[in-house]
This record gives sequence, structure tokens and C-alpha cells, in this order.
Amino acid sequence: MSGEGGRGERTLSIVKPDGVRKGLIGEVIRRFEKEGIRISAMRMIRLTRGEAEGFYAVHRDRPFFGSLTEFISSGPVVVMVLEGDDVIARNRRLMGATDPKKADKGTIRADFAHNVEQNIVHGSDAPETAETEIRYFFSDLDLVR
Ligand code: 3AN
Repeated sequence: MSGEGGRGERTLSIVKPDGVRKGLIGEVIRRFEKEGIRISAMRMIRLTRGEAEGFYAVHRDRPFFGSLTEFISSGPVVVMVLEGDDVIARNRRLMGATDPKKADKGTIRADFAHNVEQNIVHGSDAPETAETEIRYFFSDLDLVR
């Protein structure tokens, strides 16, 4: 299944520790299902600090890297592979902007996020990052066909 838009696109979604703590796993999944987005793999895990640093390696030099990796490893998360036409952009529309104050009404972040760091969900931003991020957590055997 290759990356270029349209059919069979896939993306990685994470319900972050704040989403799990606030009891929003079901709410996030409900929004995906309501949109007709298919979930092809799902697991609950707790990342070590090192695993969080590996996942967010692109942000290594940003000032918020330490706090972000501490937060993401602070409790269990639910990692999911989502599939469907244009699913990367559709998931990002459901999530809303990184900063919940700038997120459109009715998006997950506008409705539930605390701030730019504790913002409930992660979603890959492009086909290449989606593939890398999916590989970080799942092997081909984990993906339902
Ligand atoms: P998004 O998750 O919307 O794609 P990115 O990829 O720019 O946002 O940032 C990755 C994560 O880093 C965000 N989800 C957020 O938790 C955190 N982050 C981004 N910008 C900031 C910031 N200015 N301060 C603290 N954390 C941030």
C-alpha cells in the first residue's frame, strides 16, 4: 500500500497520555468510525523516555523536545493505524490545529486539548512520515487486511 494520496492511504494515530487519562479513547475512536475511517491495527503501550525520543527525533533540536518526550512517556497511549482515501488529511481535520486555541470548532483538540503540548492526539502529517511512524510500532503481521 503506497503513500501517494487517494486509495489505500494510511496514517498513524496516537491517543496521547492526556487523552487516555481523560477517558477519551472511545470518543476519539467514535469520531474515526463516524467518519468511515477504518482502523487496521491498534495497541495500548507505554513508551519509555528513549522510545519517545526516537519517535519524536525530528523535533530533537526544538526547545520543547524534553518536555514533549517526558509527557508522551508519562502514561499509556493507544497507537492505531488508520486506513482510507485521503486519511492523512481527514485525520488531521478531525484533530484540528496543534494549538487548541487555533483549532476549528468541533475538532478533537478544540473540544478536549489543554495546550499545544497536551493536545490529546497525534496524527502523521505526510505519506513518508506515516510509513516511518507506522513502522515504529507495527509490523506487517499486525495490520488487518
Ligand atoms: P502536530 O502534532 O499537530 O503534527 P507537530 O508535528 O508540529 O504538531 O508537533 C509535534 C508535537 O510536538 C505536537 N503534537 C505537540 O505535542 C508538540 N509541540 C509542537 N509545538 C510545540 C510547542 N511550541 N510547545 C510544546 N509542544 C509543542
